[in-house]
Amino acid sequence: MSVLALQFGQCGNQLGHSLFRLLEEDQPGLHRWFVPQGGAEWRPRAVLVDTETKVVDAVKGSFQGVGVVAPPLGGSANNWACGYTETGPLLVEDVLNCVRVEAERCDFLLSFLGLLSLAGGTGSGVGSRVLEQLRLDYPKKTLVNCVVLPHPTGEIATQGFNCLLSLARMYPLAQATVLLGNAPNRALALQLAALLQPLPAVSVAQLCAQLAPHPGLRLLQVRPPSEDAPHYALKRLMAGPSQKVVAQALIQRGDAPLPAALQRQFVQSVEGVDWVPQAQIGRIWRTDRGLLGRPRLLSRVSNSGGLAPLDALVSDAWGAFTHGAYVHHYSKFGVDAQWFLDAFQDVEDVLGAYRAL
Ligand SMILES: Nc1nc2c(ncn2[C@@H]2O[C@H](COP(=O)(O)OP(=O)(O)OP(=O)(O)O)[C@@H](O)[C@H]2O)c(=O)[nH]1
Ligand SMILES: [Mg+2]
Repeated sequence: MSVLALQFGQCGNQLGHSLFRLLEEDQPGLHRWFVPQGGAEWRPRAVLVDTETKVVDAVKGSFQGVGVVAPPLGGSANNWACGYTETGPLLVEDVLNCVRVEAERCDFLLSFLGLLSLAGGTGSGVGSRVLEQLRLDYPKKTLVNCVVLPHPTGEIATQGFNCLLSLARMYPLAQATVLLGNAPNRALALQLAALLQPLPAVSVAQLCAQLAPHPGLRLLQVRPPSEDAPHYALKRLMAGPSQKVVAQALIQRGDAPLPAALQRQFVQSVEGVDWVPQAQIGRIWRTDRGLLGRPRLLSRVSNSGGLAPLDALVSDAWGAFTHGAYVHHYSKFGVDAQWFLDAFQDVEDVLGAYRAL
């Protein structure tokens, strides 16, 4: 039950670096993420992709023996169109060759994990291009795409466009898209480990099938996990405005099971959509194993409304588009107004489906 991570751009590679460091500490999950090298040696099962060398050079000490595709092209200029139409096509074949080598090494390659930021040019544009080809080459494999959103204040003038164009392309390719707010990598890596480390009877494919049962509603949000005593942990994880939920799971790791009364409280507190049976809306998954030396950890993942950061990004992008700002940077790579209009339509369809829950 192996997972292959595809790390794109600065953010994807730095987040992947943090994630694999955590996973290495958590020995029992090694087979899912690492390739045995003989003796006590393991190496991450990953492919590192970038359009410049700086970031992969900085992390590659932890990725000895891993496929790296990072020619010195000088980056993708914070521009989805550059990544998708110019640098991406130069890289895609080499990346897919690395994927094939990894797939042949696995007894059973079950799933892919994408790691990238939606805001830059490489993660968003090269990521879109490569994941499209990956979907064609591996039509039946599960892809969980973990995407980091930019800070709302806006570090990159074109981040709204890059988010829009890349979401429109990548959303249909993945069984689940995990939206990550921009936070320190170690915190994000812990959220991902709490979600994706092995759970009895819940493979990565089952996790997606149970949490994202409808193709039009495949966005997942993860709360930072809590080590507190169950009552406080649950309170913290359930805090915030209540949202209509398509599916949601509480993941308990460790030796202290959540008392039955709290389990009931969780299941009953979920306001589910009426077309999914109540019993399938609030799930509780449990393993006796703690995580990363923590004796207990409770986390929550939900597929629900409450997508304000994405709404804001798309609305910023619409504002910039209607003023014609920066559009010429995209049209010079062949991405004209019609691409934008199609992307607005596709992303609005998804956001509209969540608003209508
Ligand atoms: N959480 C987190 N965010 C990061 C990291 N590095 C970059 N970012 C965010 O990612 C966005 C920029 O994307 P990058 O990953 O730097 O861009 P890229 O994919 O390398 O694309 P180009 O550099 O344009 O070729 C911004 O929102 C940054 O805040 C990181 O290590 N962790
Ligand atoms: Mg970069």
